[in-house]
Parts: sequence; structure tokens; C-alpha cells
Amino acid sequence: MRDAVTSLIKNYDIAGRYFDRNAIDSLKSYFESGTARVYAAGVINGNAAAIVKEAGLKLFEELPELIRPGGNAYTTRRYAACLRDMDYYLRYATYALVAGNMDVLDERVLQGLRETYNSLSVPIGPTVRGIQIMKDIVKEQVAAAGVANTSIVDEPFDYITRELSEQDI
Ligand SMILES: CCC1=C(C)/C(=C/C2=NC(=C\c3[nH]c(/C=C4\NC(=O)[C@H](C)[C@H]4CC)c(C)c3CCC(=O)O)/C(CCC(=O)O)=C2C)NC1=O
Repeated sequence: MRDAVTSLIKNYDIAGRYFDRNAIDSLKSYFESGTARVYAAGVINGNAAAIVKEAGLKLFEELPELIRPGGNAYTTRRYAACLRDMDYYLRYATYALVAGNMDVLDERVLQGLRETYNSLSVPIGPTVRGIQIMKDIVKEQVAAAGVANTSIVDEPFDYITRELSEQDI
């Protein structure tokens, strides 16, 4: 598992090079956004259960067929599994946000996920929609808490949705 700093060190060490201008710029931007990242993580941490609940309600309001007979989130067991998955995405997105690196998502969340979803007929499109709804809720809350640049919040959520949506070759 890597963060913005360790991944940079790894790349430069492999090449046996000192940090160049690009490396310094990327370190600067990581450290300059550091306070906002930690602050955003605090906001998420304080509201995680409510964020997941609200995102779930919005998702099922938008796509009510998911929780009707025949829908993948129909039955309390599968409804709960769906919200639990949303909670995983939120928690791991927070880790990646603080790390400034998406490695933790590859390693702990995305590996084999599409295959699992396909084998259980968990629909990817609606899952992606749920993740995007969560992102919007988080951004609103982070902005309301006074963080000016909420664009840092996009990256982990967009990364998960992009990787999850990628077509099999
Ligand atoms: C930390 C990394 C991690 C992830 C990401 C993870 C996901 C994950 N979601 C699963 C199931 C599931 N996932 C969903 C999710 C949904 N169904 C829908 O219709 C919605 C669109 C969506 C919610 C947004 C459902 C309903 C199941 C249960 C499917 C079944 O058992 O039939 C399963 C199968 C095993 C189980 O039920 O626990 C896994 C492994 N597990 C992990 O350890």
C-alpha cells in the first residue's frame, strides 16, 4: 500500500534519480492540499453512517426496481449487503483521499470485484451511481465545513467508478 510520497520515492529510487522539478511540484501540491484532505476525512468520519444511509435512500428513490422483487437489492439481506458495500467504498475512499494515492483501492477493494459482482448479478451501473451520489453528498458536507477546494474529494470516488465500469476485454 502506498501514498503520494512513498510512490514518488519508489519511482525515483528505481531510476536512481534525485527528485526533479516534476517531483517537487507534485510533493508541493500534495502537502499543500494535506490539511484539506485530513479535514475532509474528519468530516466523513463524523457522518459516515448518515452519508451511507442518505446515499442509499437516494439511489433506491432513483432506481426503485433495485429493491423490488427481482431486483438485486431486494430482500433485507441483499439490501443490507448493498449498504455495506457503499460503506466499504466510503471508508476506502477516505483512506485513498488521505494517502493522495489510489493504491489502497486497487489492493483492498477493486481486485476481483467486478468478477464477484458479475457472478452475483450485482449491477455495476447502479453501483456506480450510488458511489457518485455518495461523492456529491460528501462534497456538499466538506464544502459546508469550510473546505474551499473540494475537488480533492473527487479522485477516489471517480477512480472506483472508473475501474469498476471498465469493460472486460
Ligand atoms: C472491502 C472490499 C469489499 C467489497 C467492495 C466487497 C463487495 C462485495 N459485495 C458483495 C455482495 C453484494 N453487493 C450488493 C450490492 C448492490 N446490489 C445492488 O443492487 C446495488 C446496486 C448494490 C449496492 C449499491 C449486493 C446486493 C450483494 C449481495 C448479492 C447476493 O448475495 O446475492 C460481495 C459478495 C459476498 C458478500 O455478500 O459479502 C462482495 C465481496 N466485499 C469486500 O470485502
